[in-house]
Amino acid sequence: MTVKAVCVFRSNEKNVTGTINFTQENESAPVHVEAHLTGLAPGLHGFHIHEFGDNTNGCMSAGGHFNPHGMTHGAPTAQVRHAGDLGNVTADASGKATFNGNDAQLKLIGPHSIIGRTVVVHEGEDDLGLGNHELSATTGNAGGRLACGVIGITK
Ligand SMILES: [Cu+2]
Ligand SMILES: [Zn+2]
Repeated sequence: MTVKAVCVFRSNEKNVTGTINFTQENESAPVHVEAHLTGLAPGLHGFHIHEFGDNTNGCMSAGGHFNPHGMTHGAPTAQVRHAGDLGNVTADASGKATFNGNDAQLKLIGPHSIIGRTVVVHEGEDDLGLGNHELSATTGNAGGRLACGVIGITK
């Protein structure tokens, strides 16, 4: 049975807004991700699922990248990555970014479901674990957390 989830970025001081829809048709299928974001600076922005659906202290209380398999940070296409590593979204000159694709490591079904966790978009580019910065292996050195929202079940 198909499971669907949605994440809405709540209003924040940076005025970044957006909606991300997730769909998984069955337990072994990839998750389809479709995101529409606005209010970003033009360019690349790190885009991840973080571990906790706790926004008590804004995006900071969402914890680190969702990483149920104890991996190091990487590109969404890499074998070694956090499950939550979705790479970057690219904002155009008007600050709009869209992301539309399938991800083989995300789950909406089973013990590693991302439902109830947080999507975060960052100020800077995720270096996909390939930079020389000390944060490359944990966060991709993507900088501050611009906006976030909790992933919830939808119909
Ligand atoms: Cu992140
Ligand atoms: Zn990561």
